[in-house]
Amino acid sequence: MEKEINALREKLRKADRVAVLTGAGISAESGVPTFRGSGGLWRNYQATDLATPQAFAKDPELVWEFYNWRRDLISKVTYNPAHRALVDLESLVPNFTLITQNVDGLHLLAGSQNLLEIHGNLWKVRCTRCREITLDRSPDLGTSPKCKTCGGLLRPHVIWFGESLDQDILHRSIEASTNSRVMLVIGTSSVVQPAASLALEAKSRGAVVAEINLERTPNSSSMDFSLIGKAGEIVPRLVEGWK
Ligand code: BV8
Ligand code: ZN
Repeated sequence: MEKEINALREKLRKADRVAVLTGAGISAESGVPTFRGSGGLWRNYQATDLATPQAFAKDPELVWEFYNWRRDLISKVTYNPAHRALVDLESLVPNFTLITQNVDGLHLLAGSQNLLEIHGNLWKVRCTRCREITLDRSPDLGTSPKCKTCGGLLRPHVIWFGESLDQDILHRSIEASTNSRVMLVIGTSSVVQPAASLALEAKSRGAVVAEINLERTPNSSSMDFSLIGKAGEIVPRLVEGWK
């Protein structure tokens, strides 16, 4: 592992453009449950069953209980050394873009600047009637929060399964990935589309692609580096000793 980390660090030091994609695994060491590991359970529901427009249409109160549970949990945790190391990396690389699938807001809290939250942000709510988006950091919004402007029912401003991503954010994510010299993929099972394809697109355009994950994924065999381990341990070692 040491040899691979040193080799990857050298690639990063020489790269003028770097893209990073993160998933739930980078927040696991902060105490945020991942989607598909054991932590992805809430009252015997799979998170993926609740993060859908169908679930919200059928039982908005249940979906709001799920999101309030996550808001409350995430309000009590903070960023970890892996989030922090990506802030350092951003200051060391001339052109850096961080693309995250996570909605927990921990990259923002850690200080990341050039950040694309491709699946939205848990702390933002959107009115289902007038579409107004507001940032609200209160942990518990109740199970039927209403819009202050028009009284419509609010929903989490996140992209649910079956919903299209914001086209501008997706386009910028593809640009950053395909223009990168090196792309890191950290803490994602690489099954959710279209996020999981970004690294493969980067590779097809000549980027060096490296995966840092606790387990192998469907993309592992396409990676130039596949570092198996904890993000909180590996990512800081990539930026240590640069100066
Ligand atoms: C769309 C917001 C167009 C909500 C989320 C093509 C093929 C197959 C299916 C599809 C396809 N195109 C579209 C689909 C459907 C679907 C999809 O991809 N389904 C999957 C399940 C097959 N995609 C969509 O619906 C997307 N929309 O494409 O629009 C369209 C429109 C209509 C019809 C069709 C297409 C929208 C996807 C966005 C869904 N919203 N989140 C919320 O969070 O509340 S996705 C959700 O999963 C989270 O954002 C999460 O980040 C994301 C991905 O999961 P991971 O981040 O990878 O987390 P996971 O738990 O899976 O893995 C964690 C990894 O970390 C593990 O590997 C673990 O080993 C590792 N790990 C754990 N601890 C550590 C660690 N690694 C390092 N260190 C540690 N300490
Ligand atoms: Zn409204």
